Amino acid sequence: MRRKPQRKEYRSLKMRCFNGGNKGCAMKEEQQIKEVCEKFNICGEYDSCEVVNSGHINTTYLVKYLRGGELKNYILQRVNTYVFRDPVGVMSNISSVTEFIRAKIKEKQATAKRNVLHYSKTEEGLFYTFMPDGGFWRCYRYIDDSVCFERTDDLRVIEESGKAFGEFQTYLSDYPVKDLSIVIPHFHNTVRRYDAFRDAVAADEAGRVKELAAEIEGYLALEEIATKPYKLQTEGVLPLRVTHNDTKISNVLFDSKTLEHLSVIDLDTVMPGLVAFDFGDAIRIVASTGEEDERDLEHLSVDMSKYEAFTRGFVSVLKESLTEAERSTLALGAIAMTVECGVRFLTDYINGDKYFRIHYADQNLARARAHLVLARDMVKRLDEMQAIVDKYGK
Ligand code: GN1
Ligand code: MG
Repeated sequence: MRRKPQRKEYRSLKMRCFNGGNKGCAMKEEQQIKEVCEKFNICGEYDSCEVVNSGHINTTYLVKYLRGGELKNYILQRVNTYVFRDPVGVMSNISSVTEFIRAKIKEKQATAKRNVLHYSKTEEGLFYTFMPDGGFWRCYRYIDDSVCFERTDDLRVIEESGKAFGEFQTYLSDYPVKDLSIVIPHFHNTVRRYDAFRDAVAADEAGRVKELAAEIEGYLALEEIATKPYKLQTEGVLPLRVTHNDTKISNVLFDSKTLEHLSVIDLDTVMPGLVAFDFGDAIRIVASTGEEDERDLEHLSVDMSKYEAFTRGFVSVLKESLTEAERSTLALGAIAMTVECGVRFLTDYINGDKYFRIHYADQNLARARAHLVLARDMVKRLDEMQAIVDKYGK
């Protein structure tokens, strides 16, 4: 008799982002990449470029230059100006935040080279360039001998990613908040995300609502619990800090040999936010047993070992600075971020896929369905999840 398929094994131990599985650039694309590189005065001889598939918003390329007999990597990004309406504001945040962190790191070690991003300047001294077609581009040096992962089963790496985001907040704990541009207003305003969702359902722009009764109902049933952290902030119970706001594990670079965390990347959405949101947004990816758009929903749940590994890293770094209210709502933050992200995916699907990049037709729907299953599992496990936070945070 044939064996019944067992629970799906993890597909790969580590899924790499920048350094594996990328596609080469098309010729026309490559020509443009070279022109952008010239604007940023990259020294050496152009070697090659690859399209990096990670990320749903910007378009990212890994570019290699030959210098002194060695290949040097750069990351070039075309910023999505439909999403980031004020890209100059984005770059002004990023340059001052990276400078701020660099100074902090240099207080304790000789060089910050591998621990914070270094953006390149143009001849005019700007951290960006507009190309003739209106494209907005930026460039940073890829940190040598580093790797990053879309997902991993390595608990040590997961714990390291928790430390990376915990440290990031610590570095920015005294950053002058008023200097930050609010690049996407109401970004993690879960209440408004639900309003936009209801508006999308009512407008039914792409004619897709009729097939989505179960998903719509499912998300509406989670509204009360998911909007709690945001409401606690508006009531003054939870403080605003400078947060990263996009804490997927793919936004951390690790040393390729030791796998220790090096630097947090993707600083586009650094804005005032809740610590529970940075915690929760990481958990929805790092502690899930499946992909962000997992279709095997029957086996999708929170992997508690992974959850514990991330929590140990994150909470051990932030422990001293967390208020009682913050600590006691971290696990709730995981529900809030999983639901909010799912609501955004479903809203985008209903609107006809205008915001998140998709790689196949109903990917936003698959993402929304997976997040619904994951969020429901988190609701069941809320006490267990919070107990783990308390174990490391009290
Ligand atoms: C987007 O592009 P990326 O992957 O960095 C989105 C995040 C979502 C995430 C879902 C500016 O981030 O808010 O959580 O996709 N970024 C923006 O994976 O909307
Ligand atoms: Mg991002």
